[in-house]
Amino acid sequence: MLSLTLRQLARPLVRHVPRAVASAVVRGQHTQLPGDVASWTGQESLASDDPEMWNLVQKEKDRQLRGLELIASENFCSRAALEALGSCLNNKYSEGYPGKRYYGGAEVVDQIELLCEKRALEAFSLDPEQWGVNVQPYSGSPANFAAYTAVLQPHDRIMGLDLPDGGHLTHGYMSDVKRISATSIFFESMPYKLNPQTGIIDYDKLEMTARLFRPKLIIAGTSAYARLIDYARMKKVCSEVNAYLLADMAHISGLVAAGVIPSPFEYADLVTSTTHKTLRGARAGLIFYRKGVRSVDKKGREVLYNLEDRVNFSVFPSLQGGPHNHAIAAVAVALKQAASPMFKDYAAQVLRNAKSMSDALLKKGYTLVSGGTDNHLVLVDLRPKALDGARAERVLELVSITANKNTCPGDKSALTPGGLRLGAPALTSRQFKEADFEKVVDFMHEGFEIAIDVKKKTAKLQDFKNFLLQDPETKAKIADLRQRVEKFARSFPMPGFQDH
Ligand code: DSN
Repeated sequence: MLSLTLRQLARPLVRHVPRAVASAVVRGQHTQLPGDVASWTGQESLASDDPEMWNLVQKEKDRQLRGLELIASENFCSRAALEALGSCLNNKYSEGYPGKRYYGGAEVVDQIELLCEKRALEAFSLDPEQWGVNVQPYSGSPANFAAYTAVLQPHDRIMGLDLPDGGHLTHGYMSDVKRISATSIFFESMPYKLNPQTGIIDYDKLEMTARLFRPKLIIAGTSAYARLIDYARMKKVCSEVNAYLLADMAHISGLVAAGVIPSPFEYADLVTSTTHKTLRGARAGLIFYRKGVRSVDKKGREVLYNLEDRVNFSVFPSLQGGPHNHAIAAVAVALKQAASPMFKDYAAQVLRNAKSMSDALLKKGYTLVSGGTDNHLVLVDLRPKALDGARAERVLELVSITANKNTCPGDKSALTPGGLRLGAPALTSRQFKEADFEKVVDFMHEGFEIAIDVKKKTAKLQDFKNFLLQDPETKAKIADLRQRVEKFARSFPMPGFQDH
């Protein structure tokens, strides 16, 4: 009886511990296992130690390889950066900052963090006398919240582009009935919006609202906006109402580093970013802050920014614990790559590819929010085709094309919005060129036609989804398109995968 109980107890453990230890536990010897710790060397590969997880990783690898990745915020990280990410740096705690840690043994990670900071400034051509950077944020959302916390008090006022108009959740989103983002819970948030006719940020209204609302911080940043931001105009508004200008360049930071679109650094007081979108690095976040004189008061005295201590304190200890040293190292690798001439070529190609995708869609009669693109993404408004983003996303998913549904100006539902967001960065990393993107649009067009047809035959979204999986004729069309998409996708190289 006892031995049966031990067996039952041990069963889940067998998956996680080496065979010698597990069988000892099964034999009821777990209280007297001298030497068993030494038998767990930790040297087994993922494939032999955890075949179940290894298998899932292989499946995801295959999905990425055989698919057309059009999610505008995704990219394929280099093998070098992935090596740093999967390294022993994962093991080190180092709360604090280089030279001022709360843990011993930080002499190497100090060097890594300083190198990452140096490369971050160099990648954006910043003078260390005028700008500093914190490379510890775990990702973009924590970076934004830390930047706000550094310069705002609870209930201070902020303005950001509304989420349905292409802003980010962390820019203060609240729905009609609820404060959704912590930014709107802890600060008072007032959105600015696009001009629904042009699909461009309505700077005049932004200015009028700012004069009335008098925010302490305005965010210049977007998540689903295909045009360039007029930082000079936004700075002018900020100066008038004495607000900080924070540029969230997460989507476009690779394009900024390469110098192929205007940089926010000339105008912004703070700049945040993720590091894994157009920048092609590991998933993490950055906060850049200005140094020196912010303004001169009425008595002629200089008012200093004093952001360095505030930003650093806000990241740690206010919001985060130990920095992810493996991620910081991988970001440093990506930042070195971002400063290279090859990266400039990559970013220029991203722009050409997005334009090619945009032109091909327009040629096929699709409507684009703002009418085109100046950056890495396009936002297709499917409403004139009697389609929506949710249905289009689902059909594309079934044919191995990944994109995401997105609201267009005027949309009411986030679950079945009218738009689909399409980005060029990931496929450009797989060496797609303009003509390849025309072919991608051909494939998407076939998918949209299927979606339009099935939408006419079904009522609710769930009926639509069921029909795709059940109707024999539709299933055959999907299978045929998927097979062609996958053959095409597999013919391109894939960065970071050692066997490709
Ligand atoms: N989730 C990212 C995006 O898709 O734009 C932003 O955080």
